[in-house]
Amino acid sequence: MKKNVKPNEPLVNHIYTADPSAHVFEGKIYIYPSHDLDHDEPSNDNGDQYKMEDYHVLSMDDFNSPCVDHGEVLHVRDIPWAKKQLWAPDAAYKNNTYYLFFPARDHDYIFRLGVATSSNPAGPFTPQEDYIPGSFSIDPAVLVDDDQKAYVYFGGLWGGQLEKWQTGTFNPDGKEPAASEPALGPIVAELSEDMLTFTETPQEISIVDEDGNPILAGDEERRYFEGPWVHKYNDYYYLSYSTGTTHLIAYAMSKNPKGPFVYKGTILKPVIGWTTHHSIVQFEDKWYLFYHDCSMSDGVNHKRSVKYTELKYNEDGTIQTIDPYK
Ligand code: FUB
Repeated sequence: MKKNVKPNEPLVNHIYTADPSAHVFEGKIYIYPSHDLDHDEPSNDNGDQYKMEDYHVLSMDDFNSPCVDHGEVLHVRDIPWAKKQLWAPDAAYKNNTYYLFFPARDHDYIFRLGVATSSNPAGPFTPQEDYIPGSFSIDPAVLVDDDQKAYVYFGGLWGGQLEKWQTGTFNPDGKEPAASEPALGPIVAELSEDMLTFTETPQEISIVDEDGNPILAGDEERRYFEGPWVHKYNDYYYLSYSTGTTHLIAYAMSKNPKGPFVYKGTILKPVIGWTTHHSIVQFEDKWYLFYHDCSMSDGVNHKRSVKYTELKYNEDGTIQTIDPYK
């Protein structure tokens, strides 16, 4: 008999899962995580330890229900353009179709973004033959706006290669900006009606402080690192993201889906493990944060587990900071 999932406990414990993208589809909560492999090889700053080969889809009927693993829904061997490392995915619904967006290294070991489709939110998903033309880096997150325009947000530093694309083409020697220069922002591109291509050249999002000054690369408590997520609340777009080296989930707000976004604060304090990655979703009248940590593996960075907790807004629309262990 499967147990109901409690807040701040692993959604499943028979596999390692990470990078949860949660959505409400067909009245249920669907979670699209990465599937961490259980291996004991060494780690490095390039993220080679994150060797994921497939995706599983998880779902819960509601927050008083067990979590169901729908099994493998896509494997790297079935993606013609992809070589390895199926990192953080996201899903979207439009045109009576479910779309799974995902990053992987192509046959030149460059991270690109791909799309796979299904008629069922639980998959299986059929990949497109090639990656999205003009796509690069990692961590796609898709917002289908109220007017049905869809945007994909993406980008991650270090192993995610974002700093290697500053000239618009791949430069293997590309470096992060100096500490006193503006930090690199996440990238946004509007998606075509069929969700399979970009309608425009991807553009960098600016994250600024309350005075309108860009957040600087040396400001590691506030600058963008990876894992973007955009949701809407009371007519504001909220861009939340990982600060990487300082292990926070931070957020910024804008009236425009492409920014500029004004930095507002911390949503989630550091979790056990190096990476932190999240999503935010409304279910009925409450809001939830999905996140991961490495508690189930006693802190092994590439053996993570997906969890959830409630997220609360203040009257002025700011978000209350969550300590995952209190
Ligand atoms: O899971 C691999 C990478 O780790 C993700 O793409 C990043 O966001 C970080 O969580």
